[in-house]
Amino acid sequence: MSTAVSEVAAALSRGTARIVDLTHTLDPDFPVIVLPPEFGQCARFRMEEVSAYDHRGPAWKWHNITLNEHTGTHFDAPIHWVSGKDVPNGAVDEIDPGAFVGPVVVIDCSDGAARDDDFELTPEVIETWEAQHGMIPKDAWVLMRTDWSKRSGADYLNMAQDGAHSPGPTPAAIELLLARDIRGFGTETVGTDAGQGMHYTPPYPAHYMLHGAGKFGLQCLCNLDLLPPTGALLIAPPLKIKGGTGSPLRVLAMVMA
Ligand code: 23J
Ligand code: MN
Repeated sequence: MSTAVSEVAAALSRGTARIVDLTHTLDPDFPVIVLPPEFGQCARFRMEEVSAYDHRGPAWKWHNITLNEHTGTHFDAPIHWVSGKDVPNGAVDEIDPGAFVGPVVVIDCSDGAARDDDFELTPEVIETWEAQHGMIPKDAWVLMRTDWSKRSGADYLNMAQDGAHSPGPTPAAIELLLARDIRGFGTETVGTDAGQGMHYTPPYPAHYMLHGAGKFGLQCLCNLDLLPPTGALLIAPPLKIKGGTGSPLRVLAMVMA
């Protein structure tokens, strides 16, 4: 019997649809967010060998791993932010799994971000995108392409005396995305907010406004340049951590080949 779901499986096997991996490799060298020194800090990914087909386990190899919920390519749940602390089912283990598979649109800000490390996603940028591609559909993931994922080492956080400099959305842009009733917002940078996002009102507007409205975040994405502006499907299920505020995850997009 041909159903919508078996059509998807057939398209993947025929090669008329394919999967793009939007995930960075979990690696101890991958940068994590650095907050002002008075705050608690994010742990990097660490990996410790337990055995490797040796006296500690002759037929098996495995590792103990340590990480922060917000290490590497990761998902932000509503309870990550104080504004979302009372959102019903706001922890990663409580979110309806239907939220983890859904449509995605990509707003290409790569030219702007190449010219200006502090490039802002504004309502004007979104409205220009909508004039070309149509209104952002309700319940869609909105990803901000900056090509920031092609940076590495110190250039990725891009720290200066006054903190990090990386692109992100303005409060008015997030307000417009909330008016579109999006599912969540994702970026290639270390946070959904700009490096200088603490200077907006409210500070860290993406975190504050999205999570307060029960929406989700994705950070440290890559390969956004391989996605169409509209029409792809995002698959982004976080780990089921009890009371978790977020989690590293594999983020996949299904696109037409
Ligand atoms: C904690 C405090 C500030 C920020 C963040 C975390 C993140 O970006 C994050 O990973 O959610 S801005
Ligand atoms: Mn996060």
